[in-house]
Amino acid sequence: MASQKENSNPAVVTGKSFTAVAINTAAKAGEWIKSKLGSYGQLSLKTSAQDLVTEVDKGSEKMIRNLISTHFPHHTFLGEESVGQTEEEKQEAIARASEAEYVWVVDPVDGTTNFVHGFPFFSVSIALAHKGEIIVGVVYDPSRDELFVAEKGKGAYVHGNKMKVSRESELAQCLIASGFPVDQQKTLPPNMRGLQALAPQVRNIRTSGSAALHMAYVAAGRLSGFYELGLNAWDTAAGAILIQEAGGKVTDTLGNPYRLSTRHTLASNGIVHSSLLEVIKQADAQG
Ligand code: 2AM
Ligand code: CA
Repeated sequence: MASQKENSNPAVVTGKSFTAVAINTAAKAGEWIKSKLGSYGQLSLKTSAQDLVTEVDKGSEKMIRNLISTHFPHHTFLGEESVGQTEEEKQEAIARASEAEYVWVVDPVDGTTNFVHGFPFFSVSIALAHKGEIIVGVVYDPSRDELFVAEKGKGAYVHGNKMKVSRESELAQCLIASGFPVDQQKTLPPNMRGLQALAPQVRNIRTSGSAALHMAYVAAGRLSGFYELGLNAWDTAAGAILIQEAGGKVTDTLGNPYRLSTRHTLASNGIVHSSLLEVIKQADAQG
């Protein structure tokens, strides 16, 4: 997965693989956001009191964009903080990005609410897609200094150790993660129906506030599955390839294969996927 071509532009650093750039960039941005814990500057509300953004989100995205464009100046960049605020603008940007030859899909801080409150469960999420297919994914958790990385066809790793999804085959053995979507009108109610239906059937549910990190934990076998409505590509793209390369399954809540345009996300170890789909369907919780 290398880009080894000589480049006549001296400003362009050549010879680094996509994955190496993704790893270095996520690690650098992660260290920087961690250094800003407790001093995030001005807190702004996006669409509601639940939808937060800080100067650190914006600064991290700028840092990531600059680092990536130094190596790959012709690649497209899709970052959470660089797209418009309305749903239409977001979906349009994601649809356009899906058609790009190479697009970097970036969440500079996934788990901003946690970051703001000093709850140490947030991450930097960076994925690279080639014509809509994700080929590299990195999720970095600076609080625990854990870097999760996957390359298409080459497996998924955390700190050099190969990851494998968990092996639970019964819902009663499963630890599942989810979230509370910020869209309280349209998306929160069906997600709550899903939680209500899942809770008595699974071992327990965690809603820890970073979709990317939850998905990395599914890849690492620490969670059996993940279900959340209303997400966007920057929350899920890196996590999706981590899970696939660790032997798990990622679909939308109807069971269709994961794509960059997928919003209602279901991920699992693969074994319990159809059981989870069924519970969500019966509860009218597909979104
Ligand atoms: P964020 O921290 O990058 O905003 C938690 O349930 C998940 O929901 C996080 O991954 C969080 O990402 C995401 N999230 C927060 N606000 C959102 C919004 N307005 N639309 C969709 N997802 C959102
Ligand atoms: Ca974010």
